[in-house]
Amino acid sequence: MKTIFALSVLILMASLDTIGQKTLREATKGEFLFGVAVNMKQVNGVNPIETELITKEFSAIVPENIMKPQPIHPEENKYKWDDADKFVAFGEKNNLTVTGHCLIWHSQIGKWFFVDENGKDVSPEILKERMRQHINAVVSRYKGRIKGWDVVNEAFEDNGTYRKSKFYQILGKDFIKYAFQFAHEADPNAELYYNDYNVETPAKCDAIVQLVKELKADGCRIDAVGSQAHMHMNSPTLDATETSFKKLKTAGIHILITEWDISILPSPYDGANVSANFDYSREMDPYREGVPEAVQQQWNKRMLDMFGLFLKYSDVIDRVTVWGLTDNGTWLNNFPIRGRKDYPVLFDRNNQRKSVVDGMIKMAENYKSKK
Ligand code: 9MR
Repeated sequence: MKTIFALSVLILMASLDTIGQKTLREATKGEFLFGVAVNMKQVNGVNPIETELITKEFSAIVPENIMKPQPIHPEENKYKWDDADKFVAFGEKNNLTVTGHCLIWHSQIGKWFFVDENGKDVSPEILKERMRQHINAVVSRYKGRIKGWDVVNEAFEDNGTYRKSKFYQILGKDFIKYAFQFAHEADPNAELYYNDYNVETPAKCDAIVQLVKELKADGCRIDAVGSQAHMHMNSPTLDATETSFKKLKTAGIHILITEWDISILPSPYDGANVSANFDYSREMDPYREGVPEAVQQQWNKRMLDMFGLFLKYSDVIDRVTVWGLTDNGTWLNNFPIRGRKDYPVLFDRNNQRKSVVDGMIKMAENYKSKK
């Protein structure tokens, strides 16, 4: 009797699953890859519910931190491959498209990269050679298994000038060209991307378009620009976002939405520069006990407006990746103010789909049916 009861419950659950709504992965199929940034706990399956959400709802993954220079190459000639190996294998096992993030970035990189044994800046030749070794080691280890790489991350300031990073100070803007050349040498079939935040800012967008033109003129492979899309409730506007898409599209550039989230909290700062940090106050953390319905509706609308725009430009947007699976794990709980409670992604603190997901699925289905 008990067995029959258990069996019927199982059958009921299975049929509910099949008549239930589509997943985001299914709904976005044919328009763009739909990805999520993952951490090591998720790769290791610490919470099986999270692992199931990643493998069911998404078609692509990117490592939130695992493959950055500091964790993977903490000292000269010393690489730590364990986590990255597991991450890539996790993607393959679950039929998820794997992107690498990121090869050259001024942040999360060991200080050793730029200095000699006396702590003095290395020469341009030495820095170039360290870049070559780093890129070659990482890219060739996963050759043929990674669809594309964020080769250079965040080389511009919002006003369109080059960020005065150590790479820039020592090598000038050519460090970007070298990075693309080294990545292409290591895996000629891998796609290569330039990635940045606030791409919606006109001066920054123009600078990126110019960079892509220069890279192409120099014979470099570059497949797309990654627009991180860390957004707020009021910025960037939908118009500014569309203008940036138009500019990139007109210049013949493909787009990836690489780190999408929309913070629901008030913000003292509009960028994603990880060194920005402001003091905590209760006023800046208004939703500790939950988000009021009216605010939630505004957030839903903003997400849907942006998602609609992504669909509208799906001829040139190849992937949309959300920066984190649940509100629990989002980096925004600690940025740019530590210890707040933000609600910027698609699954809540109990791993439940937010209502906006249904709206996104319907929107994608509707968009596809009208094509
Ligand atoms: O989400 C990442 C967070 O866990 C790290 O502490 C942080 C450290 O630099 O990097 C975050 O990811 C960043 C990404 O790699 C590049 N664009 C901005 C992202 C948010 O800061």
